[in-house]
Amino acid sequence: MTQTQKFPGLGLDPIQRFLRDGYLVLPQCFEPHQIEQLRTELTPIFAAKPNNPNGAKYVEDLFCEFPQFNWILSHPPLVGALRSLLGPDYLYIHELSAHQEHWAPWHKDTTSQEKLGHSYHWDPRFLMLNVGIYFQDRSDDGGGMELVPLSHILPDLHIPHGDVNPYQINVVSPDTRVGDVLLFHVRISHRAIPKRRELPRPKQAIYLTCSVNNELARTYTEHTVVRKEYTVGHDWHPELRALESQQPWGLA
Ligand SMILES: O=C(O)CCC(=O)C(=O)O
Repeated sequence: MTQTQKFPGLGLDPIQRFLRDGYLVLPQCFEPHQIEQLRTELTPIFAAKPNNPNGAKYVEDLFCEFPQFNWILSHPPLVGALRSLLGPDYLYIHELSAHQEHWAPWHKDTTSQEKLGHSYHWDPRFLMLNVGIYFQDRSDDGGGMELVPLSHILPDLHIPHGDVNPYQINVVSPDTRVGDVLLFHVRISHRAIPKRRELPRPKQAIYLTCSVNNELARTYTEHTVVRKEYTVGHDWHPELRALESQQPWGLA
């Protein structure tokens, strides 16, 4: 079986939509029962993590300590879509984590680099995206994301505006259901749908950062020194390294 047969890719239309709009939903990339299983496995792991001042819990060592989650990174529909957008040998960046009760304000995922004066994320060869795997349906009370289409090609206006949407462009909030995946360019402006009431179960999600395999991915990875929580003391799990050797993608 060829890699293309093993990892069915996207058609031209979704690829063009991602490049134009800066985001794309992969409907039912995972089976809802797979997400329910992930929730069951992750809930005690979250419970063992300290509370953050904002009430959120983070598992930044998901793919360093817990090999039972490795299958997510080699899930054929996800790998096929990422190969279509980022090339056959794309990279997972060392910034893969699970969040519970996290409600991000307006930002680009490159705003912290921009604040530090970096500009490599505007290099035409730079192409990185975030994979949002939600454990609940989107709702107006919270649970999904709001994005500004096209903002991945517009300057970062979040500095120093803080938690407002500074773009005069309509916001979209994709109607993601359990099992759907939201792919978004790391330069797109976005925020979590604000929490307006308690959800039936804690909001949970997994985020995976991925890149075209080029030196800018390595530049970004070096930048993660400002996000020490992801890398310091956390090496990829040896079983994940073994899996990498059998897969088309790599670990940055
Ligand atoms: O809080 C959320 O669910 C959004 C997370 C987010 O914006 C991010 O990881 O960049």
